[in-house]
Amino acid sequence: MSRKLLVTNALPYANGDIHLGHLVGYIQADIWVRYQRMRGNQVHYVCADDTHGTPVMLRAEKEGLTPEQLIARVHGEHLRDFTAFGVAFDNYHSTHTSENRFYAEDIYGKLKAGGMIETRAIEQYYDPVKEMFLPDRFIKGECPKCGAPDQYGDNCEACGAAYAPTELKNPYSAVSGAKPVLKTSEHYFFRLSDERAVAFLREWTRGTNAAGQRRLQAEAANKMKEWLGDEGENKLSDWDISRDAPYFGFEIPGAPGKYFYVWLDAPIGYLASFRNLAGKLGDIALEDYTDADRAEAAGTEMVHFIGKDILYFHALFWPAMLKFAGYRTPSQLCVNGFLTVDGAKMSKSRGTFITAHSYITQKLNPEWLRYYFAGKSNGTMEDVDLNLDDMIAKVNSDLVGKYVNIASRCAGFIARRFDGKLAASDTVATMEFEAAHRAGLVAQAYEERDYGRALREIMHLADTANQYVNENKPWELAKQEGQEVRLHQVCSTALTMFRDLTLYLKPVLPALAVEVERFLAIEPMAWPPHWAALPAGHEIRPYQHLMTRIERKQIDALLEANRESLAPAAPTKPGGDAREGEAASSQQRHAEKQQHAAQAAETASPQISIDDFGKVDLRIARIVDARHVEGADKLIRLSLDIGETDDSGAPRTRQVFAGIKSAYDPANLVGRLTVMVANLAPRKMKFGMSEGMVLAASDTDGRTPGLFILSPDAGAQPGMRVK
Ligand code: B3M
Ligand code: ZN
Repeated sequence: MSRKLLVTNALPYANGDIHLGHLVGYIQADIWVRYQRMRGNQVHYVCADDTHGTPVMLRAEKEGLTPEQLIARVHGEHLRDFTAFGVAFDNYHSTHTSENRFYAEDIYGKLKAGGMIETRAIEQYYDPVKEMFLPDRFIKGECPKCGAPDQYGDNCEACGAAYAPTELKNPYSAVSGAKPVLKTSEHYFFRLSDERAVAFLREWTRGTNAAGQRRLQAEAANKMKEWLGDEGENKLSDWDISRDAPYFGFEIPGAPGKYFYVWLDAPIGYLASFRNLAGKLGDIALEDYTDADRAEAAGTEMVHFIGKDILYFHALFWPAMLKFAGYRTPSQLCVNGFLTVDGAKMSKSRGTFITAHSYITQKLNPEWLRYYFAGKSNGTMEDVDLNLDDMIAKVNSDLVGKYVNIASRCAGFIARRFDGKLAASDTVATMEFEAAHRAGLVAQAYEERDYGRALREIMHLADTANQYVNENKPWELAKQEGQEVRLHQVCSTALTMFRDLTLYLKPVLPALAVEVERFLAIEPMAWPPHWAALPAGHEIRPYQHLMTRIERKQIDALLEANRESLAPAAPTKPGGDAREGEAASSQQRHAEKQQHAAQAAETASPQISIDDFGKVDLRIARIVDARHVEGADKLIRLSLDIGETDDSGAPRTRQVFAGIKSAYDPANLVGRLTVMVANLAPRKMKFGMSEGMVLAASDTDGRTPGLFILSPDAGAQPGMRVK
């Protein structure tokens, strides 16, 4: 039975360019959608711009535009960029639309009727000059912990501390420069802490989709456990869903001057885009996808592709909102990690903050990137590294050297010597090649979004095809007397092999596949494949170059085009609306903090006194044991001897979780001496208590990737003080 899927990608915020970091998740989703369609499943693939909130409002004002004008322009740019990369939504809509207002009001109304909405007065910073409440990211001041100037209202980029905006010293509004005042206002809350919501989310977390796969990847399910706590525990707080005027968004029905917070109506935009599509197509049974009971009966699925920074919103607020409004809930979340470039976070000064548009205007082939990202995707939440030299090597050796090469070595003979017509295939070779196919494994890998595994299978098969061509050497047969028939057969056989490889690659390289279908004069290929060899007498079209090699100089030009001189940053530059954490709940703050930590800029630390330094108790430590931590992708568990003993006088070691897994093999650490902070307050982590910290060097700008733990000179003993 064919599946009925509504697939979405996260809605990009209408306040910035699409860059390669965005494209990881969009390309992963697009590949999955194309694969599902090839299987004969029914897919509606939708997205939209996320348009509401303070950053869009202020940005429009700064550019002398209305918010509507700004979001119309950005909508065009975003759609242009996705289209260029082959990300083929059925509909690319906007959250500032009648469909979105309809669903936002309907969902809110039903939540309210169900007792899930509550109002409460909260106190917040207010800009008396601009006459508006200030989101955390629009309040700046001195860090309450380290005193660094010009820090945002939610966390310090110099020392990493997280705090409430009211804790900042000498706060000022980043909008007007005015000193903010505290002001009380009534806010609307979604009662996420209601025990019905908690119970529902526990159950939802455990669900599976129509293909029997888990709703959440293992790492996401772990996060959920952390957020939900143990059975019987309730760690969730209510969610503030209103903002005061002036605000660009939808006014809350029956609450003049109050607006839905952008994150309330952003995911609702998935439904809005779909409703708009249904209106255009006319033959979609909309409610089979949106209504809880009808969706259940119709067996439709709703699958969201998102980045890991917005998991919190999609795994807690969103399913709970839908559930308690009588809507269908998400079938599956497909969460991807962040993108690093050459091992470091994207950087404007190094030119690795690469916009999608620059990639296109520099005339790089979008399918190079699709292929490379696919090869790096394994269906987990791990970060993806774009290693530029590796990308050049992979594309040139796999796509050009192995795959396209099969066609380019054989097609010319067919055209020149045989009038473009094929001969019957070499049956033995064809059968052997078919036996080497592992179509089931490729299919499963696509289904599980482990595209890296799919491509390894496919390239393995390409090796087999190349071996056939290399053994039969058509270029030599062509020079030999009386080998016409064999030459014809070998080239025809190789082209059938090339067709098979193209079918497998089609979800990743859709544009190339269309060209190949044209060149081979065949119907669009679908899954399950029918592998009959291209028949004798079948006429193909003249071969045209399918793909060129990447040159390093093209990549260098791309970096150059994206390099920004180190101008001082603009005073307010919120990167995404997730940062707009006004009065955020503690978990939300936590989620946002993680995102900021990932994005924090390199900043020099302010001066401290010798007394400040003296507060840090640094000790020589011997690593007596080091182990991997199950379920942690960054941590190694260290047992450290700093010469301490317990009450009975027995030696006692300290347990420390160090984020050094990327750089060290635990086996090589045992026995080493290093330096630890011995008087750091113990911290309870998911995996146990961490009783201190070891010191490691890293280049925060990422020019030299890696982590380097410190070692004392020979002679130092465990427990010695470091001053
Ligand atoms: N616009 C956050 C972001 O751009 C947000 C996603 C909305 S998905 C409903 O990362
Ligand atoms: Zn600080």
